[in-house]
Amino acid sequence: MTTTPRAVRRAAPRSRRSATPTDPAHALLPAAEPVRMLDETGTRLPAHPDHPEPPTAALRELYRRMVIGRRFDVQATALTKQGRLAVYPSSRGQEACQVGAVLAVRDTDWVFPTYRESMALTARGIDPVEVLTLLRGDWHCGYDPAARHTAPQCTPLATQTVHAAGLAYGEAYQGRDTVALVFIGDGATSEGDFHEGVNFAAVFKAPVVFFVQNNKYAISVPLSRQTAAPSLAYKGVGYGVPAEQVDGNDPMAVLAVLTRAVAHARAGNGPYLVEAHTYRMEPHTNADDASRYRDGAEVEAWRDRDPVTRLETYLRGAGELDDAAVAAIAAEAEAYAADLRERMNLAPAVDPLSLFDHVYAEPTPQLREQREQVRAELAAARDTEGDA
Ligand SMILES: Cc1ncc(C[n+]2csc(CCOP(=O)(O)OP(=O)(O)O)c2C)c(N)n1
Ligand SMILES: [Mg+2]
Repeated sequence: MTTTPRAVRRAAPRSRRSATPTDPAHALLPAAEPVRMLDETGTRLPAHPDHPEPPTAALRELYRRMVIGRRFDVQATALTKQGRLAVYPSSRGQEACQVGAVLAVRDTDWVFPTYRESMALTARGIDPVEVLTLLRGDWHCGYDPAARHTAPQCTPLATQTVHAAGLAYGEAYQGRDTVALVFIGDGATSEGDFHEGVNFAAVFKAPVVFFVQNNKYAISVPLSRQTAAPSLAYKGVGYGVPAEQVDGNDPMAVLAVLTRAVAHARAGNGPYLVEAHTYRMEPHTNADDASRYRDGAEVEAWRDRDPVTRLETYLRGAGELDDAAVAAIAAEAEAYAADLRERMNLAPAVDPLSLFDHVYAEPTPQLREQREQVRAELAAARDTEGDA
């Protein structure tokens, strides 16, 4: 009996259907290369055939909100060191994604953020103190989700994709043209909820933009251990969802690609998937030590692709920004941080027991038990204070 060596069997010719323009899958595939409009030095690349350049006023506003967003991020990290915040997941390096995405939607659209999107929420105009209420450990959410059309920041990975698909479907069912923009990380695309959310949205043509910020890590797990897909954007075709990749550190490209994705969804064409290639410059949160799983040279290489510098260089070169304008925006960012610092130093007026309200309409036995435990601890603390 002859046996075929494994390597030979693997090399045997087999039929491979490639995507061609006549293949229906072709229209859904992302371009092989991420969309870019500005190179790493801030120089404008040739016009993109599919993505028109955003208006100059929008680019100036994008720059302004990115500068304020970065200052907010630095301030929030400092607040963890002062014990004013329980935890903070920084989005430094991801400013183009955080701000570019929210600028692409209307106030009446819905945003579904994760724990990483504090900067996106402040860029959406939500009071930073209200945004940080969750991370301060004071309440489940500090802003009114219904009034702001913004879901609470989601910590259980990928569950927000299902919420977004359901909300978007409901809005369309009621005849409104609302779009749901859902943020998700590279790691969370491995979760079952991501599959369910994208599949539901595709089958029922729900107007959802799935925005994957591929920042290369899920805490310590690098992308190479997360997926064997050529890019996360390729996950779209399996569900019948068109997708695009974008350079996530190119603010102009992020705004352009997201604007197109949102228009696609709003026009009734169903969902769209965007993968932004970016990088998490800071550790996962202030509680993480990233030096244990990635080397400094990798981080340094991404410093050269800084999104804020890239847009500033472009706008200066285009005559849309000068020293005075840059200084005015920097001063505005400082004032924003000072106001945040001041208000975060005020002791919050919260009743810890209220955390147990509204979790479920009917509290579970476990919740009742935990509530009782906290009540007893608070009473004991009060007694100790009284004795002192
Ligand atoms: C369902 C679930 N599993 C695990 C965790 C623990 N966890 C919190 S953040 C995180 C990494 C997520 O990485 P990614 O989706 O890439 O987002 P990033 O933090 O990089 O923005 C994990 C595993 C969780 N919060 N929820
Ligand atoms: Mg990640």
